[in-house]
Formats: sequence, C-alpha cells, structure tokens
Amino acid sequence: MKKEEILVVTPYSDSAMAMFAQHYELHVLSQAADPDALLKSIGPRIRALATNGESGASAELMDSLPKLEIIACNGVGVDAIDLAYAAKRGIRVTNTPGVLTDEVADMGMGLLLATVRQIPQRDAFVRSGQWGHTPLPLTARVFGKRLGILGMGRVGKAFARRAVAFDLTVAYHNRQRIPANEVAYVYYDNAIELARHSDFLVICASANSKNRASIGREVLDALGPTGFLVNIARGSIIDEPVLIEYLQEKRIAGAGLDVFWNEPAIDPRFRQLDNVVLQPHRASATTETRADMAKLALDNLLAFSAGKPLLSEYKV
Ligand code: 8YV
Repeated sequence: MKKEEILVVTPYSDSAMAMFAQHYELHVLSQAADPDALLKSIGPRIRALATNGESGASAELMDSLPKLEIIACNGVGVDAIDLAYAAKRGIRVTNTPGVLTDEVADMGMGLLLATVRQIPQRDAFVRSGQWGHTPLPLTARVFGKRLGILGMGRVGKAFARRAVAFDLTVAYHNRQRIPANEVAYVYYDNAIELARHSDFLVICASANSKNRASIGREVLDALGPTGFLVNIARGSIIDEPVLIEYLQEKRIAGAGLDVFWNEPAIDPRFRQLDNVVLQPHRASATTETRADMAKLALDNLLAFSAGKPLLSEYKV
C-alpha cells in the first residue's frame, strides 16, 4: 500500500526521520531545492504537517496546503504556529508535553549554576593557560538564595524540585495562582514583585502574544545589580535590546540564556558580554528526550491516520 505523504518543515534527527519514514513518505521543505515548486506539486495532497518548536507553521504555509488537517509539533511550545489561523481552518495541533519537562529543567539548573559560578568563563581561563598567572575574582553563591520562577507549569514545577534540592527558597508567578495544596511556594501576583524578592529569576512560561517582551526595564530593575536571569522558555518573552543594555551596564549581574530573538542569527552583542552563558536552544536536545518527543509526534500522526483520538492535542 502506498504510504501517505507528509510534509516535514525542517528535518528531525536522522533516527527520528527513519522512524517516520517507516510509516510515511516524507517531503522535507527546508531541504527542497525549490521549496515553492515542492509546495505546488505536493501541497494539494498533504493532510499532515510535521514541524518543531522553532519552525512552527505560518498561515502562508497552511494556505499552500488546502487539505491540511493536522500539525504535529516536535516540541511543547507552539508559539511559532499561527494557532488562530489553524483554528479558523479547523486544523488540529499536537505538541509534546511531559516528555521533555525534566530535560528542560536540567538545562535551566545547569545554566543557573554555570552563570552564577561563571563555569564557562573559568573553563576558558584554564584552557588559555592563565591559571597560576592571573588573579581571579570570586563569584556569587547559589545555594541558600531566593529563586523566582516565572511560569509554574510542568517545567516550572520540575525546576522548583531541583531548586529545593539546592537549598534555594522558591517563589513564583503564574497567570493563575495554583492552589496551595498543589504548589506551596510563595506566590507573587506579578513578575516585578517576584523579581524584587528574587536573587535568581528563571523564565519557564510558555510564550504567547500577551507576554511578548514583558520582561523589560521594570522587572530587570526589580531584579537589580546582584540578580541573575535564566531563560529556558522563549526569547520573545524578554525585551532583548533592554536585556542587552542591562547586561552591558551591569544593571543585572548576569544571564543564562537558551533562547533568543532571531535564532540562530542572534544579536551579535551577546558575544561581547562576559556576564552571560549562551546556549543554542538546546534544552530538550538529548538523544533520549528527542527520541521520546519524536515518538510522541509520530504517535499523534499515526492516531490521526487511523482515525483514533490524538494523544496530546494542543487546545487553545
Ligand atoms: C525544541 C522547544 O527546540 O519544546 C519546545 O518548545 O523549543 C524545543 O524542545 C524543538 O521544538 C525541537 O524540535
């Protein structure tokens, strides 16, 4: 029997692609010599689209797929998908909640430790042969400090569990306060107050049009010159030019960032800063987690093809 064709926006890992190819005939848009020609030829037949958190799916792309019924996102964040347009067309969206939670929280904790204790900077110091020749300043301490978590969803909760093990005092802000029998950490009803009462502020919230650039001067002023910021959510949540200014002027102490505006062509000024630790959007990027994510994305597509209930449909 001929396999159903699906359009893959940007390729997944080789092993994930091989797994998908057992069930579907794959067309990879980003690898097409002429993407427009590919869309013209296969677009009218495509019912299913596979994408990831970064590539998403624009209204324009959906427009070239008149029979599109499902978008499977290999990631939990669906902010790069035009959800309003998908809803208007009745196109269903699935994502990969749950399977990447602890991985992303691990990256967050790693970034926090690396940023505050300046681990990459000290690694460079050893490699460059300066040890024993150049005096080194001390760094701030991590344990025993106050951690503010912005966004107490799955990742926020997983981060909090790790933070407690590091003897951090946890507080949070979330769109809705979570009942105390579920989440007992101190709650602040806005990000500014949370930042004011935090030594470290970590962003774990999902991105949407309402929180775009919402971490700006007021929050960073409240965090202050001894405060550190970690972002493992989406770059869009931060007012990035303001953050760069605050880092340059040491109006906050430092930042550990996995996500940015304009990935991968990020603002080059980040490279000049000595108080940041930068990651190329790798929080979920382990062999094990990416395999689990791809399996969930594939299982959603298989459920769709079989007319069964979807495993993890994203409901707006
Ligand atoms: C991935 C992500 O970078 O889950 C998300 O929202 O941003 C990431 O896990 C991406 O979607 C990889 O496919």
